[in-house]
This record gives sequence, C-alpha cells and structure tokens, in this order.
Amino acid sequence: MRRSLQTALLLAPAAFILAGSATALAQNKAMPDKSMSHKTISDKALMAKLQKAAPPNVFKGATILNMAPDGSMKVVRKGDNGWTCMDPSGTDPMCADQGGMEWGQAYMSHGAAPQKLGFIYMLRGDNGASNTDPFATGPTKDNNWVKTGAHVMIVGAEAKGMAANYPRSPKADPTMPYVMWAGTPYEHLMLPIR
Ligand SMILES: [Cu+2]
Repeated sequence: MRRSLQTALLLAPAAFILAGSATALAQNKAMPDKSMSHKTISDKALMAKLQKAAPPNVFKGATILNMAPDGSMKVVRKGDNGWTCMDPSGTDPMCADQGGMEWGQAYMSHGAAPQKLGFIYMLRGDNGASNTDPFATGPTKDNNWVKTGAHVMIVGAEAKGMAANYPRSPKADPTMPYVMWAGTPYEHLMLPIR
C-alpha cells in the first residue's frame, strides 16, 4: 500500500459509518474529529468482535484497525492478505477488501465511488441503516430504516450493473438480496447469507 493512501486511511474518522452527522463528516473529511471524543474499546475486545465478522482465514491475515478517542483509525495489527477489519461505529464489525476500503473512503468523503468492485463481509449483521439516506444516523418515520443479519456487500461503481437486477425498493426485505442506497453514488448489493 502506498504511504499516502495508508495515511489517508488511518486519518479517516470512521470508515463507512453512521456515526457523526453528515455535516461533520463533510467538514472533517480525512481529518480526525477533535470536537467530540469517540467511544473506544480495547484492542482485545475489538479482536473478539471482528473474529466472527468474516471467515477465519480472512480475519487471520487481515490488517486490524481500531479507533482512537479522536476518531482516527490506528493499526492494531498489520496484515498480509489484502483484507482490513474494523468496527468504526462500535456496532457494525466488518472486513473489507481493497475495493471495499476505497468505496468506504469515497462514501466518507462524499466523493465518487471508485470504478471498481469491492467486497465486504459483515457476518455478524449490522445495527441498522436507512435504506434511502446514506448519511442518516438513526431511524426516522420516513427514512426506511432496515436491519440486516449476517450478510456480504458488493460495492463500488462496477457493482451497478449487477445491482440493477435486484429489488431497489425503498422498503427493503433484508431476508433476500436487495440494493441499499439505490440511485445514490453509493448504491450497493446486500446479500444475506442465512
Ligand atoms: Cu453491510
């Protein structure tokens, strides 16, 4: 990984998440958020959560990122298999490949999705998300909040053609494959696995 990319990655306030307001994310972009202190967990507790977020061998060789109190991501363990595991929101442990990481960074900075395919494991499920507003931070009566169990995500601009073949309704059925954030630059395929 090039140094510049790695640095940008480590300074990311909270990959993919729904923590912090959209405005705060837009203002901070790649800078740690000094205005609020983030909830942190020990590296050991984090490892236990991440271990079950992906198949054992994916986790075993992955780079592990933990969030510092200032919101920056620090490397707990440097991996060698191309995967990165983290739980920036504290409730959504995940492991992403390189394309998945680039997509997450694009999302956080409100930038264009990379012209790639990315893959993200979330085998412990998520804590819920608006299916229509990528930057919603909690359920409202009209933001189509949906909670999905164990799943994988196909992300990136290259996933668009594939996503066209799956349900794009604002009201998702999370027991079947569906498109999250349809019609936004961050639309992606959600694939429940049990
Ligand atoms: Cu997910």
